[in-house]
Amino acid sequence: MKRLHTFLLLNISLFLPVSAPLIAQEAEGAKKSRPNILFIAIDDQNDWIGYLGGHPMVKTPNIDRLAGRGTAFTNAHCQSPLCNSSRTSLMTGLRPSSTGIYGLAPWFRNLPEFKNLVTLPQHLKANGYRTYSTGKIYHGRYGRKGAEFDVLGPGSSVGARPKKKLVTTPFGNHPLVDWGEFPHKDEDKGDWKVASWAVKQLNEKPREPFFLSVGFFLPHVPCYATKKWFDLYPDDDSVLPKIRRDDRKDTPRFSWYMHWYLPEVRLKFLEESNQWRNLVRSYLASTSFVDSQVGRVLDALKRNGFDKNTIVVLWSDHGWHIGEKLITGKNTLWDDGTRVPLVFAGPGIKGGQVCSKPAELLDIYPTLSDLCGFKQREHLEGHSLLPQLRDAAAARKWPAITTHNHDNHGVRSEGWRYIRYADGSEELYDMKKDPNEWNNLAANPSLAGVIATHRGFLPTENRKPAPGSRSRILTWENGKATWQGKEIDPAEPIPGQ
Ligand SMILES: [Ca+2]
Ligand SMILES: [Ca+2]
Repeated sequence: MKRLHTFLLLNISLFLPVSAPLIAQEAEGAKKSRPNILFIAIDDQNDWIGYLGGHPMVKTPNIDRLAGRGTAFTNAHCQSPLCNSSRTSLMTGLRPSSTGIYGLAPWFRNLPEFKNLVTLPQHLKANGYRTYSTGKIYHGRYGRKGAEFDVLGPGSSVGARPKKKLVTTPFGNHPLVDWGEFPHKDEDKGDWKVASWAVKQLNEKPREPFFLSVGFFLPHVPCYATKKWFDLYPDDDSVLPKIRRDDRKDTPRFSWYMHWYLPEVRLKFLEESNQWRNLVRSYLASTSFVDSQVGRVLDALKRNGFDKNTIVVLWSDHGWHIGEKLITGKNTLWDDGTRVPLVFAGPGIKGGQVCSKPAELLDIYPTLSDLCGFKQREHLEGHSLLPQLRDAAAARKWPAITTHNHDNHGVRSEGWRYIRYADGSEELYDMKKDPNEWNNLAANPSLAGVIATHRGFLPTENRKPAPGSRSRILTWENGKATWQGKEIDPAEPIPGQ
């Protein structure tokens, strides 16, 4: 806090009549006091993280250590449960409902209105930071050319692959849809290389202040990890998440449109071919491997003496179902699809505290800006978490909102999850009594007030899918749902009912 106060005082002093050399000197002093930022992203990482308790067996000692020395959020949620749209929201500071970016495309720079929008790294650059990026920060290859960052390391990649797929699936057999024991070494993995590049930058003592963004690809499929990471988890059904076979009977038809073939083809395959446990263990093993790579970078930060003056923020872009609510994968508005790790540690942040107030990934941009003492950009739709970073119990009036495709929203407060789909159908869960979201209470008349309160937070602007939205786009218009342009027959019986 002392640094922040010093910086603010110096800024005030710029308005006093002082000589030019003194101003230059003070500006230099202010520059030196700015904290560095280490920005760590994990792809498709749900709440199976030690400090979050999403899986009772998961081992993530390095992330938990970071959580222990900072403020760890237990109720943080993505703004979109899909890579491109989630990352676009975080980096631009705008909701998906304000950009119309709900899918894997477009790249927001291709839309004229966002061509010159100042993203988080550009905001820091404008304030004197040198910006580095490696691995997956924006989706795919987006952001790897142009003016997003000053210095680029290796991009996101799976790294070496097994000679042939480890699991043959009946649904297209996409090369990414694979998992199992990696036959090579940890050092051959893409995420090892990403961490190594980040370590190298730190060892070379970068000019300060720096913004070092490091994006890990796992546990996104293919979930390959070496044997030592599998050995952390028992090879029996005790690893499987708890599910209720009748769970979807009380969810509206619109929720089925997100994964409208139930039994979902992937989960059905996993169970019938005895692969469910293998996928769960592969995901857990991949999470522990990524945790070890986070540890390598954090160790390098400390070894090079940067830990005292570096803010570390760690996040994931969205959750992942592995059987919960009878589906696998992302693209949902339940906690399994939206809840993510979010940890801040470093100067200006109280250590050793856990915050259960709702937080949004959208808040990262204004929070970092606040921690560095910069003027906020006017376009930002998130809210600084600075009050919670000083006192985890500080009141917060906003819930966390997740949007999936046009006009479907989840609103997560401390006690409740409310979902409203584009056709007006609703879900409500009492998250304190029913953390698995098993019992939809939306039809309970005594909870009409709770629903009204949450409904009041729904975004008022709902932009239509942006031009170039080509993948995983669900729309609802004139009483008809369409999936990627093809009408869904509302009379179609729900398979499995
Ligand atoms: Ca992702
Ligand atoms: Ca249910």
